[in-house]
Amino acid sequence: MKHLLVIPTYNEADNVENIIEEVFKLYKDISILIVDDSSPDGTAQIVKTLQEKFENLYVIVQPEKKGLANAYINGFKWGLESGFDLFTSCDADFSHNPVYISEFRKKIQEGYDVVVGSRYIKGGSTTEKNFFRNFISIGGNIWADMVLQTGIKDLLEGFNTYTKNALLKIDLDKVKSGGFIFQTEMKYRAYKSGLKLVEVPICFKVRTIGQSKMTLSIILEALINVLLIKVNLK
Ligand SMILES: Nc1nc2c(ncn2[C@@H]2O[C@H](COP(=O)(O)OP(=O)(O)O)[C@@H](O)[C@H]2O)c(=O)[nH]1
Ligand SMILES: [Mg+2]
Repeated sequence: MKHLLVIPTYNEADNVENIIEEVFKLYKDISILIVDDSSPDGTAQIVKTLQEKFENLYVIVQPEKKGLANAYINGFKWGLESGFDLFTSCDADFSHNPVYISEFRKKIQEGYDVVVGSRYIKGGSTTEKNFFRNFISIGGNIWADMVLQTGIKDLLEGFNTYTKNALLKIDLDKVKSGGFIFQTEMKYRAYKSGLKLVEVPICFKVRTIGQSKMTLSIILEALINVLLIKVNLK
């Protein structure tokens, strides 16, 4: 299987080299695509320099900041056109430990189409200590599950794996959500397409380096957008 790890970046100059090194240390047979929205801190330039060292490292530099969903969609489309048949989405900030990728692959080998990294099933956890953030995350998931009824306990999490067939069935051109709720729409579309989804427990590590791009308005907008996903896909 040709496996592509898609990592969107915005101002991740202090993380990007370490995550790339770590992934290639763990997996010799994986490719990485960085989708950078012209980060002012020079993230893309660091990746370009690393391309001299790693032949399976690719980068797309987009002219402007268009958000997480746009970066993932363009990254996945590039991967489909380039002949990859397995795709994993992952943050640059080490919140998503690349060690779990081998667990995701095992589930694909067992016949699942989509593997969801999950903080909220047995064995999963988060190092988040902030009460408000946990409240939003747990509450948001309960809300999304209530509205969308997929049975998936972590609809908001962004560490996921999709087969090529899953991405084709989801139909990336139809995905409307921006920001991190994109992850929820992807899972809901997969579920509605009759694909086989499974959750794998992960320990989510709150970033220690760099700034989160999450704001209260993004979170509130996302909770409303869960309803739109449901209505649009009726
Ligand atoms: N290309 C691109 N990447 C982004 C954008 N916003 C966030 N990211 C990246 O997406 C990942 C998740 O964002 P992050 O700030 O860590 O969100 P959090 O983990 O929810 O706090 C990180 O790798 C970010 O660098 C964006 O507008 N464009
Ligand atoms: Mg993060």
